[in-house]
Amino acid sequence: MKKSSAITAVHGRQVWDSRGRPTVEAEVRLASGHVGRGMAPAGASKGRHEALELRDGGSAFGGLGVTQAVANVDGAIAAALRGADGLDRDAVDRLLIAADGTPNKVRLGANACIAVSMAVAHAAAAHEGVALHALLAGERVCVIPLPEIQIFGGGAHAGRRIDIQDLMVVCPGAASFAEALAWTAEIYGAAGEIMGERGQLAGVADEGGFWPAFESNEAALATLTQAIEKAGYRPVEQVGIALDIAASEFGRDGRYKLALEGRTLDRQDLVTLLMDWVGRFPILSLEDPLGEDDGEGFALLMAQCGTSLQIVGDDLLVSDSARVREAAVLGLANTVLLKPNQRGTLLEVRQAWETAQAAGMSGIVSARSGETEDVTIAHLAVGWGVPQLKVGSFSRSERMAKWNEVLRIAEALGPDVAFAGAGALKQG
Ligand code: 2PG
Ligand code: MG
Repeated sequence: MKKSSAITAVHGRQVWDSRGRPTVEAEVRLASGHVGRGMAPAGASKGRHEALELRDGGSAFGGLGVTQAVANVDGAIAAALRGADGLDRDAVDRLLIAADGTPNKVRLGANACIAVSMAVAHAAAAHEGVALHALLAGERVCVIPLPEIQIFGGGAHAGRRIDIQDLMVVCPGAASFAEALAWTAEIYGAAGEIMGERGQLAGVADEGGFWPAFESNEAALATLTQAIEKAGYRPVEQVGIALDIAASEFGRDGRYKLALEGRTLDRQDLVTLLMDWVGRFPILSLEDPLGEDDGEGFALLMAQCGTSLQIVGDDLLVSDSARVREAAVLGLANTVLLKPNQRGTLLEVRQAWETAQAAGMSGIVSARSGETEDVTIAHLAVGWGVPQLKVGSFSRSERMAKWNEVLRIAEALGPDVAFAGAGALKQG
């Protein structure tokens, strides 16, 4: 007899993301009638080693159509998954991996696969009558992650107006997730006021951070520090800065071209510049400080500050277990960024996190610059026990939906739920 949790239908449809571009939504139905849904996000500053986002090419929507990816959900993926037990999520993800058959989801598309993988997880949670974070956590005690929230956008998310991509705040001094959001709201407001007073207010970048109308990268850092102080918080102790340098976007073979400053640096110069910033601004975390293939540069930086500063690998690690293992052995980073669509299944991304944890690294579940109203990542962070969450800024509903979902999760877990807080940040 067919199990009530057997997958009976998998359906794909094209929907639209936060940049007004096509993306894949998948719906998975179980024999019990429970349905789960997942939507694929999309990056702008993508790592070369990420799984492939399948796009149609051609002239429509700048080549970004997802007709083929949607057809793969309805076709090859539905055929591979029909009849499988939706509660055995790892087995379903293995079926997805096998149906694609390539290391980087080149055949079916990581966008098609991740939408389905997330939809299966939601269908399973619905079938079990529990919230997704609870299903993922199982016996593990849930902890609410420390949020990393963007105040200024830059790099590929802001027409390369400044070189640094994400200027974010983290609130190690906050006692709860709700308090960290409240502090960030004040800082975001203060940053807007400062920009307004200077006549530099020019809308927002892709993730909702203020448009970076600055004359230098340093001016952006100084303004962010000023906004923290204007809002009444003590830098470092209460609120620190987290940067995503996204250096793969302007560096290759250990040479880095800072467009805004009109100079080219070698890896040693860039490390020196970053260390100078760390000394002068309340910086607690650096993501992709060097390019994705500049292991030498990462090792150089880690040797200098890997015990006092969080060094995060995004393009470097692409949520890939093997790359995380190698980076841990070589001492290239101490924290992994986890983006589900970089691999295409929740199983593979969770394995990357498990590898990182075993190596003593910290982790950050992250959204993409192209997002949707899908809030799955809020549940992944809590359910997998990943202590940090990066979602973009403090405006635009595709971002706020995730922050608000964590508030609901925290409330559901009760007043005694632990908050990862300052301990989440890797500093040694
Ligand atoms: C990143 C993300 C989010 P994108 O680099 O960490 O800021 O950007 O989704 O464009 O890769
Ligand atoms: Mg990044």
